[in-house]
Amino acid sequence: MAALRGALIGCGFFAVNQMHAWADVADAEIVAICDRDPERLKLVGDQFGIERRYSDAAEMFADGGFDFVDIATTVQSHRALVEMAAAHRIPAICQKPFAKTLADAKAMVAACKAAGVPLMVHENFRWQTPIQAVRKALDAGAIGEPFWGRFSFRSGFDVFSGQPYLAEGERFIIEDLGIHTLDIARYILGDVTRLTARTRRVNPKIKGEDVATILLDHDNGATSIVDVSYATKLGTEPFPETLVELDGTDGTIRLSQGYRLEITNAGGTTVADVSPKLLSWAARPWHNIQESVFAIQQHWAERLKDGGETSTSGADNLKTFALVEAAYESAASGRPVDIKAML
Ligand code: NAD
Ligand code: 89Y
Repeated sequence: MAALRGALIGCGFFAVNQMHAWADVADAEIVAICDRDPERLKLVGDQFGIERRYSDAAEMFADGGFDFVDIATTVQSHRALVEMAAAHRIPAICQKPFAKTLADAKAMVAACKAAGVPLMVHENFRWQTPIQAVRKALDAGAIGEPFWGRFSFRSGFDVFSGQPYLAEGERFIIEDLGIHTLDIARYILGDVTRLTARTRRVNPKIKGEDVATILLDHDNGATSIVDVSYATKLGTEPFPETLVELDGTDGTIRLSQGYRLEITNAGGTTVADVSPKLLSWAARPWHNIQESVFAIQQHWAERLKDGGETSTSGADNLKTFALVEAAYESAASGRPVDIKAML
């Protein structure tokens, strides 16, 4: 079968990972790229040998000749570009955070639905090898019914040198990183009914919050904590590992630093190394994220071909994005937020 032809918009810091991953995805290739910054356009175009280059996404859509678009810009342009894709009936992948507001995100999902085109949010953290290993253990019934969880990302890694915009926004860690952790909590323990959050800013050089502690009530009665921090200086820096603790009716799961998965149940305790692969183009410590970029893009190509729904479709991601908005709302008001009322 002929390869799917893709176009990528936004040739910045993270898009380089997406371009490498597209080169590895079976039966897909990037045939056109777009960036309004000529330097980024040239850099990425030359590195990956892409001849069709555009500074204006509207011109690229007008020329066509591709089966899907991968939107790798920052959030400000997501709604306009997704709606442009829908208007041209082009299936779209959109980077996280999906939108600036839940209202925008809902409009984007509605536009793609009305146009009859698939929309996937590039919510890659659930595709990380260690998170997939936790999901598989639960599916195998290793600990019975989980009733409590903790999803923790605590780091002192300098993310601002590669992504300077992260220091400038009114919102930081929940919108940028906690969004992934909240998605993992949903992926592992299911949808959420109610959320309570507290935030604080520790680093005086940034505008937004860099610490958040979030309590979730899940549909199935489980309770979990999502705690994220970029103000945590540890002896061994864990970036970018999400640590997971789960207590179930028949046992426990602990995903701890160093990609160590410990499962305890009536059969005893087993320990496994669930480290991600170091892909040929990847570099530590980012390799965990980089491998998940490949995994989510391969998944997109497969679903686009078989017509199936993606794991992190736009519609699915509304339920993660609502948690982000609710966390800011709860932190501001000090009160719990009803999630179902937002959707
Ligand atoms: P960046 O600023 O380095 O790159 C964005 C690029 O998009 C820039 O080159 C800019 O010129 C271009 N651009 C913006 N609007 C445009 C438009 N309308 N038309 C054409 N080009 C446009 O940003 P980044 O650090 O690469 O982040 C991009 C997105 O990726 C963000 O939303 C970020 O949150 C996300 N991200 C995701 C992960 C992940 O693991 N999923 C990791 C890092 C960043
Ligand atoms: O932007 C963020 C993301 O999505 O993963 C890690 C990151 O690059 C910095 O927090």
